[in-house]
Amino acid sequence: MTTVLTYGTFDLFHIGHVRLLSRLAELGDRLIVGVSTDEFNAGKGKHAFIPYEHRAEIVASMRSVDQVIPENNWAQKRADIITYGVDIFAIGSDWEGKFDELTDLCEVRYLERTDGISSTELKAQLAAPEPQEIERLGHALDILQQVVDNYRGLP
Ligand code: C2G
Repeated sequence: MTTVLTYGTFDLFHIGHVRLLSRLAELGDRLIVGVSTDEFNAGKGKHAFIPYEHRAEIVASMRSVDQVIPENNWAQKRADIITYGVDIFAIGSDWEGKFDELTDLCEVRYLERTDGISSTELKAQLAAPEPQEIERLGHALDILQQVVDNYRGLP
């Protein structure tokens, strides 16, 4: 029985998360996922759109995932590896080299990320005004400019 462990926020769950979890599951027989709590994220200066309870339920609903645990702090990884008898700690390549200090306890692997998708990008897109909204603003500005020009007696 090979046990694999990973951690993440998994906010605005997307195809990058799905593919990473599927590939992690292929590395062993049991996949445990530590999902970052809202308090832990606040400490990281991060705010997830989706609350912890929902993110944990979404990750737990994945066929590739056997168990979800809360990630409350950076330091818990060593204790979790021992507690759950972890053989492989693995995470996306954006963390390349960051968890090598765990190699005395288990194998550490970094898996290629899925390009072109991230929760941060999704948040930016969601926050961006719709094109027609910008159009409306531009139109309003034109009218305002006309009013000002009229006041200034400009043609
Ligand atoms: N990921 C990916 N492809 C993407 C986006 C994310 O493979 N396009 C992977 C990340 O590399 C990570 C996992 O999906 O392994 C979860 O990503 P995040 O939710 O962004 O998690 P993160 O903030 O990196 O939290 O203690 C470690 C932290 O909890 C990691």
